[in-house]
Amino acid sequence: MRNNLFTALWLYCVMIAPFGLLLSCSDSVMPPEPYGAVPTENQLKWQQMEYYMFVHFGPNTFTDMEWGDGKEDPTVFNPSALDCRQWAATAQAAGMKGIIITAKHHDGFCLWPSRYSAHTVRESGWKDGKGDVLKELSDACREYGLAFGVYLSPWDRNHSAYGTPEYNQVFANTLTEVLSNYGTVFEQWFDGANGDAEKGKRQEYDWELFHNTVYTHQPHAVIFSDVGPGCRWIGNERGIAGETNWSRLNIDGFEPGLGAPPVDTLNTGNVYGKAWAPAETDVSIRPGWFYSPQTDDKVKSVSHLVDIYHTSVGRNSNLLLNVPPNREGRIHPNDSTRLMEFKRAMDACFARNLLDKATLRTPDTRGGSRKYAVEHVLNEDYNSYWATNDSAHTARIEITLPQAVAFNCFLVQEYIPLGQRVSHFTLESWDESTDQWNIVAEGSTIGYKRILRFPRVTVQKLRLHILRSLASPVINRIGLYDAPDIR
Ligand code: FUL
Repeated sequence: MRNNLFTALWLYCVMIAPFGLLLSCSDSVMPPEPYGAVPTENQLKWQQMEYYMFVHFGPNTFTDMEWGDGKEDPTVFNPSALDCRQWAATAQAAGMKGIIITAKHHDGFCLWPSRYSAHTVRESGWKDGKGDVLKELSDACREYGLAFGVYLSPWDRNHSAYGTPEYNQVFANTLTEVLSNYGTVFEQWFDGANGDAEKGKRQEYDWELFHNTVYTHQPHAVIFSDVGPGCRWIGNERGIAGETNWSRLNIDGFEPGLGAPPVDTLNTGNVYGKAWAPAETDVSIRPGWFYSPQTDDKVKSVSHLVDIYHTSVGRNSNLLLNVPPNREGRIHPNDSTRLMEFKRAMDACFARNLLDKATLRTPDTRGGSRKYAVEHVLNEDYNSYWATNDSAHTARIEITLPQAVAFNCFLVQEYIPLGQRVSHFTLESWDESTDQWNIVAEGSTIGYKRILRFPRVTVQKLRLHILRSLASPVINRIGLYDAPDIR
């Protein structure tokens, strides 16, 4: 009798348990320890926004310039029908989660009536000098449920104090105005450009003062610059994050702009970086950052935007897509139409997770506990995940679909509150005729979100194979999709 019991137990443990059926109900299995740097709560919320709008607007909108020299007549700024609600409505309909506006670009022109500048909307005469674009936009964002963010260039080609130590305090005062008068700011975007440095007018920026000013007035804001600290530049303006993209970066000793690490480092992050500095990809829907009638017919195509989505959001980066309003102060119909077409294409791609009726099996479940069961990768709860034992640096999920289906897109997410871990994975399909797994697609890093695209295949059985991980894998979600071809 005892022998039989022993045999049954042995059979259960050796034959069945490895396939994930030994899932104890006990909650006593401890979660994995975080690996390396991890996001703050604000960085996690920021990452979950994924896609939001950049708005370049100012005197350059009216002068066909990309970099105004600060000597422009402020009266050139004269939008005939400014409508920030139209921007917000467009962003919301496009599926974006917020808007970041160039409150002050390199020309120094302030889109609000700053006390610390004589080059502002007040001097422009627009709305009799009583206009305030930041007020109108922040109100519109609130109305449309969008987050509001601000870009400010420390490089100022207008301000007389620029290039002197006094300028740093002027800039901090300017920041204070913007960050204390318009409600919550989700992201503070610092441009690292210092274009007059070569001409001997180099400003030593007091980044510590600037950062402290931000955190004093907006403790939840994520600070963007080439090197974070909240989020980092992706190293190009073409919309392409590295295929390998770590959210970790070594930032000590570096500065935004001239003192930043090489762009290829920004593009991929540092595998063992000490800071959590996730990537943001900024790119314009038109060839320039500012509106120009010359580019009305050069708005990026849907397939180009879809590619950009996949090389940014699909590669562990947020996407900050610039949509520059025109001289009326409205988003041009060519841009808004394209944004809606892009949204429809993305919705069609992610309409249905083909894994919704799949059976998942894994030999690798942490402590055999239900708390970390593989089924968690199919639910919507962000805080439930599949985890493996600490010793596992490889892992597999076998996926069986009710019948063979066609697909061309695979999505996978790591649970980043525990750090970024995976460095090599494949999606494989089972070939019954040869009795073997074939690689459908492969990737290096995953991070918050990774999406692989590949020529359409039709199979019933697949597996996610994690081949290398710096610490035991912790996977939050997987998805399989069939994206319609874009003509
Ligand atoms: C750059 C600027 O020089 C461009 O004009 C633009 O604002 C881009 C987003 O950042 O550094």
